[in-house]
Amino acid sequence: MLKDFTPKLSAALALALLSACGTVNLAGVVHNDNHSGIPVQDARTVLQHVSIANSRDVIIRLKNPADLNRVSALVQASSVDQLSGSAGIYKLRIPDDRSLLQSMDVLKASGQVEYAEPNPSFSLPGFQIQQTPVQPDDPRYGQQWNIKSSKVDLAWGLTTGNAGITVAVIDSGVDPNHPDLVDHLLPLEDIYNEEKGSDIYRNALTSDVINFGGRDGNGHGTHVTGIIAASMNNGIGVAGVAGGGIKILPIKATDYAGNTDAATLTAAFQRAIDKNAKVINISIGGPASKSTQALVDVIRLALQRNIPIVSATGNESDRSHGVVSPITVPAAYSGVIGVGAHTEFDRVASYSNGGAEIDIVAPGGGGRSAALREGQQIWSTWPTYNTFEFFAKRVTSTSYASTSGTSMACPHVTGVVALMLSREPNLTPAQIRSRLITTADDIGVPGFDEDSGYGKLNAYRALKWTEHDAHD
Ligand SMILES: [Ca+2]
Ligand SMILES: [Ca+2]
Repeated sequence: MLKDFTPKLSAALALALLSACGTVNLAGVVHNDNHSGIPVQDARTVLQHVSIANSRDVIIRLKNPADLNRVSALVQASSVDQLSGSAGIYKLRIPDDRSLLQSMDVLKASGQVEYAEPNPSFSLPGFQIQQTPVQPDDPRYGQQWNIKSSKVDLAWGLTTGNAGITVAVIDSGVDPNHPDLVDHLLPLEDIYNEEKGSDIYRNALTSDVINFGGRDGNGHGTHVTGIIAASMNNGIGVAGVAGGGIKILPIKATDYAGNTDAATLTAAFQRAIDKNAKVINISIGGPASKSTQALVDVIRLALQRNIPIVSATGNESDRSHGVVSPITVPAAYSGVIGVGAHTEFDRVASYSNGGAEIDIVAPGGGGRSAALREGQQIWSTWPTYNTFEFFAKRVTSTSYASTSGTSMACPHVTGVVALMLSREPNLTPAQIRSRLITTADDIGVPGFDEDSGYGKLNAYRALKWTEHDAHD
């Protein structure tokens, strides 16, 4: 983070560290008689530098140390630490359900404290180690421009994923025996079969009858799963964003043609909750006119259970002709992380839907617009057996395939969320969303825009960042 400091801020940090070492009276620095000349910041400014671990802390200086119990009771402090007995400085822990800013206001209004302030983070200067990209041995890694574009190769220097993190993928299923996935797969949950019956392809002309029950008859789900968790450094195929660890819970919710309904999706979300998923990827969407209360309710339940949900914004746009379609549901729902697609040239993909609900863009690849040169698609795993495409069009499966869409962008973000949770398992959905958008690299119109949201995914910054802006 130090490379982001301006020289002026570095000087401020050095002075503050000196003061902590006793060269300048610490109480003086934070008091009105300010020896350092550095103004004491207001609470909202300081809050931007508070780590999640410290986000419940308030530092107070009592006018009269005898008031400690009465003052801590004002904010129902769950713990009290004495920092300086002679100066009367204490650290109070504020319960999770109370606003930090309001608690500080209550303390100040009591007239019993000199001040009440947050607990910002400091770090040793000069210890910023330049991260070097991790280069896995997977033979197709050279084709994975998307990994480098999202700075996932830098993030891998911090973590490649923890096996304790389960990622639910609600999709067309997965190839349960794919050699580049099998190490990360939990048993497939066939919600489609439970709700709709068997997933059987029949071709009257050829008399082919193929049962895709318990596996992916389409290829979409296997591709999405590989982007998140294809095994890295195993000498075959591709490397997934969180391909060094994590577990995938494949939830089959569509038939071989990719069709499903709101009830099946509702049951799929509930299964993800019941199976203790830590994050849910849903690269499935429909127009807002298909939104149902049951889907809204079960998604709200997942968020309440601390499970972030990442969803694709949809591919109905044709930006080369000025057509931008609205964001599909569930990506458009409040609290769901809505992901659009960018190309290898860092432009929003022609097909990528936009609107006020978009949060971020990630690599979705090009190749869908005849009018635009949008560059390469996204390589990932594909079923090792023939999908319905073979029986319908004689397209043979090849174990790996490249394709493009917001469906491919979405699992990049999910993979990064899984990496974040591997390091910080207690992050809430709101904190994760906040972290992702705060650390995204702005593209297009400066600041938030309805085409790219807050910008393009930067996995390394999302993992390095230990500060957030969602305290209240
Ligand atoms: Ca591999
Ligand atoms: Ca922008």
